[in-house]
Amino acid sequence: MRRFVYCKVVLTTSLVWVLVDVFLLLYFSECNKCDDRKDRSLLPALRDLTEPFHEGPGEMGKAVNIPKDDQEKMKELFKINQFNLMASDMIALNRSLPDVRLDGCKTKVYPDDLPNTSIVIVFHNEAWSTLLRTVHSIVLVDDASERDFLKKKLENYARTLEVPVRILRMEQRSGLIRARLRGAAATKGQVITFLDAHCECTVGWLEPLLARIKEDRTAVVCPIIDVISDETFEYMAGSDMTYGGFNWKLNFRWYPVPQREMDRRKGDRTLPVRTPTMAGGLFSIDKTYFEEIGSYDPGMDIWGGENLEMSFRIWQCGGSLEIVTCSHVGHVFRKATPYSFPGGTGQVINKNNRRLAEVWMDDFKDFFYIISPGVMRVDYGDVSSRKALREALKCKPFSWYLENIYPDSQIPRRYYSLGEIRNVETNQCVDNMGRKENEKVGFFNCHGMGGNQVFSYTADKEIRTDDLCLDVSRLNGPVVMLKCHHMKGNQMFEYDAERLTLLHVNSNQCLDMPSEEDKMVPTLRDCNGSRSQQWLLRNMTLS
Ligand code: UD2
Ligand code: MN
Repeated sequence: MRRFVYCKVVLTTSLVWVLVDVFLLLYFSECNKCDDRKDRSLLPALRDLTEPFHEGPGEMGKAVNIPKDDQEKMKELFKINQFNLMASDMIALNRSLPDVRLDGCKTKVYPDDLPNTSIVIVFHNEAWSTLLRTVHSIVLVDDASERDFLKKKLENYARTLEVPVRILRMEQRSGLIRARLRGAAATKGQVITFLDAHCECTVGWLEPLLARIKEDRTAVVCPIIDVISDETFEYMAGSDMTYGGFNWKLNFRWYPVPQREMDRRKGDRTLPVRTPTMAGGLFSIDKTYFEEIGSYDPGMDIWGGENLEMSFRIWQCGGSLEIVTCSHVGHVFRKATPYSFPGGTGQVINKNNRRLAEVWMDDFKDFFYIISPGVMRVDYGDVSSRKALREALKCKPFSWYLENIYPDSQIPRRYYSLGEIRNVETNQCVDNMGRKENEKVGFFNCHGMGGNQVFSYTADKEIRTDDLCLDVSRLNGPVVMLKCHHMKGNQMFEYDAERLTLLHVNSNQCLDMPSEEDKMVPTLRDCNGSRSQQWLLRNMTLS
């Protein structure tokens, strides 16, 4: 059956901070018995999203390559939004995209009476073409904002789509968190769907999200986020085999979906993946559940941290966070932010991160603080009302989350020490020297300041700093830092708290101070009881 779902789009911008509230009709495709012409008259933009609309740049999600002569101009325009504006402007606002769903998704049948949804898109100085493509790809639309073209021109454009548009204005730059709160408050749908302002939705993206919420109103659901290239605007399918995690610095990161989650779904990749965290920009949530569970932390500014805050809160307070693999939405990922961060980028993000760490992470916040000790100086304001929320909702501790939702977390649920690893002979410390994955670990005078000299010896007998583990692959070999694999093997060390030795079990050798040739790199040697093979694993305290 062809059906229309009554929707509302709320667009919030933060420069002059305009909040636009749009009514839109969402069109669902499967139809055989209905009157095409009648329905179409309501929906000027109606068409099969997977058929090229016209021959033109970017159709079917193809890359747009700029001719040599225009490269200079292109680079100039890139700076405005930190993506290839020239390419974006060449692409039709309603370009076609490939149907990138798993085959099993294409034949799924969803209930007729899905809840309706409001769509909230916050934006600050977005480009015209990316914003409009976001709106178009959910089939129709509108909006408004502060760059000149985001004012009258946008309203006029919306009018051509024959959908009512309501415009609200934020008084001052508030950041995406408070802008979304404002947008959410203005919605009337049963479900709120949040999108960034540079997205493109693909065929059938919404039904599986709404269907899952209909099944369970406490499920907060994300589409697979496909990648729209910031250089060419090529559309590239995202993987259903990655899910959301985070590291000690509280950066959101994608990690492979672990075997336990594949097993739970009995190998059916079309079923939702339970994800420890979400990227943050694209998700649907039951409106009353959004309110019940504490919406967002209004004390967070501009950008960052709200996605982990919400992820922890949902899991710890009894909901679930899922990636619905049958739903695909594209997003322009940028390498840099185009807009300002009043107060300074680091300040803002660290403040937000401190707020979430203080409220949700219990003592595990030490991992965040010890690896970036400078953060301790950032004022995070008052979190008492968020703590009260946690009380009122009777949310579970962070240790429960680590044990049950994220056992493969980079933060170990159980550990022996978190602090420096000091050599008894030289009184120097293991130090990652700011080096990266696959590089040797270093050795340096202990400074007691955390950061590069923080390692955790975990209950799984790995020595890790963030997501990197000390790893040795040959006899008498140097110690390198590799991604922790949880498979023991070359990453397993046994600490003897009396002899103070760190035995590398696989090679049956002991961790020793660096050799003459490689002065800065701890190494393995046959265990000989010398002081250079003795290590103090200290728990660092925060001041
Ligand atoms: C990701 C999320 C983003 C948000 C962020 C962490 C995705 C795809 N994106 O970063 O939604 O969760 O992580 O906070 O998961 N904006 C404003 N006012 C501001 C700043 C931004 O309205 O002061 C708008 C901006 O125009 C955009 C949205 O907020 O529509 C997200 O900002 P972004 O695209 O710069 O964030 P992104 O994708 O790097
Ligand atoms: Mn974005």
